[in-house]
Amino acid sequence: MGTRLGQRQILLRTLPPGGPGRKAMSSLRVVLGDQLSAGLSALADLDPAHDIVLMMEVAEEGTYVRHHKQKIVLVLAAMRHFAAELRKRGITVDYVALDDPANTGTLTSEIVRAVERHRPARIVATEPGEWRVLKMAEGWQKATGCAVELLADDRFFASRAWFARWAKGRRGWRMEHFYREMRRAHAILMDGDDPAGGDWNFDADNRKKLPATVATPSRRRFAPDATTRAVMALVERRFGDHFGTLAEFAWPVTRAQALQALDDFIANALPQFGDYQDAMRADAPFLFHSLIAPPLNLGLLSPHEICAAAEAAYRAGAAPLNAVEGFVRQILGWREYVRGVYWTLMPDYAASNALEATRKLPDFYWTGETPMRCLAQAIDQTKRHAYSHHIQRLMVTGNFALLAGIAPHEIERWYLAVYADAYEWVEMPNTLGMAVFADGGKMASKPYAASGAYIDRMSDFCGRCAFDVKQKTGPKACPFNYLYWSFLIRQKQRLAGNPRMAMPYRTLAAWPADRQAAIVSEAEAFLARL
Ligand code: FAD
Ligand code: DLZ
Repeated sequence: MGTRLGQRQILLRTLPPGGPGRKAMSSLRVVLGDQLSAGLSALADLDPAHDIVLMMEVAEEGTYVRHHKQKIVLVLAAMRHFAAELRKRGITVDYVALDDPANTGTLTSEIVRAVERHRPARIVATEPGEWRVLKMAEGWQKATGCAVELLADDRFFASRAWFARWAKGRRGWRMEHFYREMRRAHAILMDGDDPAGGDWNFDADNRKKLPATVATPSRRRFAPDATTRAVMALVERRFGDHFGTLAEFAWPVTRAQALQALDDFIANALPQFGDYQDAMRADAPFLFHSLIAPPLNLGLLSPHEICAAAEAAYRAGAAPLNAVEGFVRQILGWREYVRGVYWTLMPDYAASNALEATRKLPDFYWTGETPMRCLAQAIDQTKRHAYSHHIQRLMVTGNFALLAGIAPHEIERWYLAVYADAYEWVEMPNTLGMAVFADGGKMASKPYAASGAYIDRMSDFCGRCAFDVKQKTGPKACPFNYLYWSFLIRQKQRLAGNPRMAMPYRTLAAWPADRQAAIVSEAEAFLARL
């Protein structure tokens, strides 16, 4: 399973062109902004006497989508701290800063400049996490005339090849099947051959509404140090008109901080993570969630150590099984699964639009100005923290995009832009596959469509909303209500045959045609006003 340290899988190797002026066996080792792991394959056999690590801050990576300002600060601040740590270990780092006057603004053009500066015998890199950047890396040999060795990214439980083998020949892919194999293969939460506690899945225990009397824990956050503050000023100067604010930036930017964040989660939030995993509360953006995706996706933590820490808490009696299994399922299951889906189905996956949705993304996704309180809350938290938790992403902003028929590419680019943890390999399948069902069911067995009743059940948003969640039609009715039924009517041909959608379609079948038509026209009128 996966590629192990010491047996690195080489994905691409080209012959060194040789030629005068090249130092014997010196390697230029590229570390990208989301590859900040000491054990990175590109750094594995680094020779500090001859090799140089290249890190590049480039405008293109901040603007190919207009990332939230906090995301750019997080990546650049973490890169600067990582470079400092490498230097402390005696490694030479050639670090190209964003405001270096000679900076040409793209990864490839900076690699070309670096090869001219150092004349290495070869470039060594770990495969990028994103299709777009992988295609760039595959062009580096041609662009530089220098040999390129592209190594597998072994910071995951499942290698791309392993997932492809698992997926091949299966009629339908389901996360649950994948997850069970991962539990077995990695002996995580297993008692011999059986799952700990006798069950693979404790989801039924994990859907509680959060009572007003239950307090949420205060969380370990990190005040920006001088390095991060300098990056914040730089980002305000260069990307000042991007979405979001920096005032509350408090993400971990070093491995030491990321470990403190993990310890804090395990001790203070994990025990109730399961119970309230799906809950939403207006004044509590983080609830019992781990906040671990931003440092994890940068490489400051490994999924292996996170799962081990959670399992250790269970074995020590410090956290119940429904919480620990629910958390491990997210990391060992969903995170690995969506990566496999991404790499197996790209590049065609990006153009998925099974429901033929074409509506433009409403402006309120950027401004937060909407009378729908659940959406306004989720977007406001996103602006302030570059974060909202999974149920807000899936059942509020995602559900609205699904029901309103927003073009998948528009909503997909929004998710990629606005979250501190957003990288295409994880964001795209979650958006196209899970939130808006644009892949027609490759990733999830049914659309996560819901009316206002779901949001009301799981949150305290509806009480003070301008709309009334109990009303199904009329000017005060919650738009999620008529949008939900109108969506089912619109998509009947595609969805009515899905056994998991049988219940709502049975309800709909009992409605007279004029009632259905009235709902559709009310939804259309609302959407036209957006
Ligand atoms: P927790 O709720 O504490 O979960 C623990 C960890 O499990 C997360 O840190 C993450 O690493 C992993 N995880 C949980 N759910 C998923 C999932 N569905 N897919 C992959 N990993 C998961 N996650 C990202 O890391 N980057 C993204 O760009 C991203 N985009 C998303 C877009 C949409 C439309 C949706 C519905 C989900 C998206 N997710 C994404 C998944 C999930 O919402 C975030 O991982 C989670 O909210 C991050 O917060 P947390 O660290 O507090 O997570
Ligand atoms: C997200 C990001 C940003 C904002 N800036 C940089 C950068 O300046 N230099 C860099 O190496 N990486 C950056 N990144 C991360 C890349 O976009 C990321 O490596 C690709 O998306 C591949 O996952």
